[in-house]
Order: sequence, then C-alpha cells, then structure tokens
Amino acid sequence: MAEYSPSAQDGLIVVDLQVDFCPGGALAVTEGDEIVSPVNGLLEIPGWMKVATRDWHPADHMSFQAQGGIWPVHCVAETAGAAFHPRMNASDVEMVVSKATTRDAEAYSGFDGTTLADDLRAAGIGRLFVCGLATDYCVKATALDARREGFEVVVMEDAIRAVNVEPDDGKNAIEEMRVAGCAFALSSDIRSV
Ligand code: VGL
Ligand code: ZN
Repeated sequence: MAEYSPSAQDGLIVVDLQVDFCPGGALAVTEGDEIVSPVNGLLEIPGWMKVATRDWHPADHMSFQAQGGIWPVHCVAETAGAAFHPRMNASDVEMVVSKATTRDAEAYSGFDGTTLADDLRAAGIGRLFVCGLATDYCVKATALDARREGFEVVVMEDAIRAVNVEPDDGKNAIEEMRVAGCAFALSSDIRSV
C-alpha cells in the first residue's frame, strides 16, 4: 500500500460534505456522515492546500424535480441544508468553491464553471487527494475533471460514499476513475512528514 506525505505541491479536495447529503438531509447519501472522521483526519494534516467544494443552488435550480430535474430540492444557497456537516472541521479549509450556483446550469464537478483549476495551478499544485460526497456524482466528476486538467489524482477510498440510484453506481464510478488514471488510497496512508 502506497504511503503519501503531503507537501506544498499537494491539494486536498473535500467534495460536498454538506448537511443535505448526510442522513436526515434532503438528498441523503447512505452512511454519508461516516466519512466525517476520516475527512477531519485529513484536514488536520498540515502542509498542503485544503479546498472544500459545496453544492450551492438557487431555490429554482434546474436539477430540482419542480423544474423537471431528477433531484429533490437540496443545497439551496445560505440554507441549513447547504452548510458543511456540523462535525466537519471547516475552519481548516483554505478555499471554498461554490458550484452550480445559477438556475440554468448543473455542475457536479468542482472544476465546472469555477476557477479551481487555474487557482490550483497558480498555487503550484500538481497532485490532488479527493474525498467527499457523492462517489457516483460529484466526487467522480471532480476526479475525472482533475485528470483532464492534468493533475495527478488520489481518491481516498474510505472517505467517499455513493448515492447508488442504481445499486452498482458507486462501484462503477470507482472503476471509471481507475480507468482515467486515478490512484486509490486510505486516509490512514496519508502521513505528515
Ligand atoms: C450531488 C446530486 C445532486 C453531489 C450534487 O454532490 O454528488 N449529487 N447534486
Ligand atoms: Zn446538486
């Protein structure tokens, strides 16, 4: 099993660890809250850039069922459901990226419609460690875009969970990320030097 020591050329991206994606939320991911502890462990490690993305929709977002979309209303900007999970150590996050913020565009990836790729490059970052929710939507889209943007990507396998609209969606997403050149590791494989 590979071990990694984060450096200034590395970034941690915590994807959408928000109230609405955890049990009790509007679009709950089964066991979504189980990743809070491993994510906090990663956020405690010094020496790398820590980024969190958040789904941050207008109340009439196109992805909501009332607008013909497939999802219940979730992560409406400035509401309690859009907040980071209450146990997530969000104060350790240096850069918050809000996405899918306009009515007429969906954005599963943290790179979609944001300046994230340029911001990371400007900071000299070449390798990204990706964790969060959900494996089969925003984690997958973010990891695949990161590869397309030329970043090395390591997905934290114990710190992601899937929606599984279809039972194998999470498994298939992991395979897609692997084919795209993403590596996989456990949060316990990340050590500070
Ligand atoms: C997500 C469904 C709808 C996600 C966001 O963060 O994975 N999934 N919006
Ligand atoms: Zn959404």
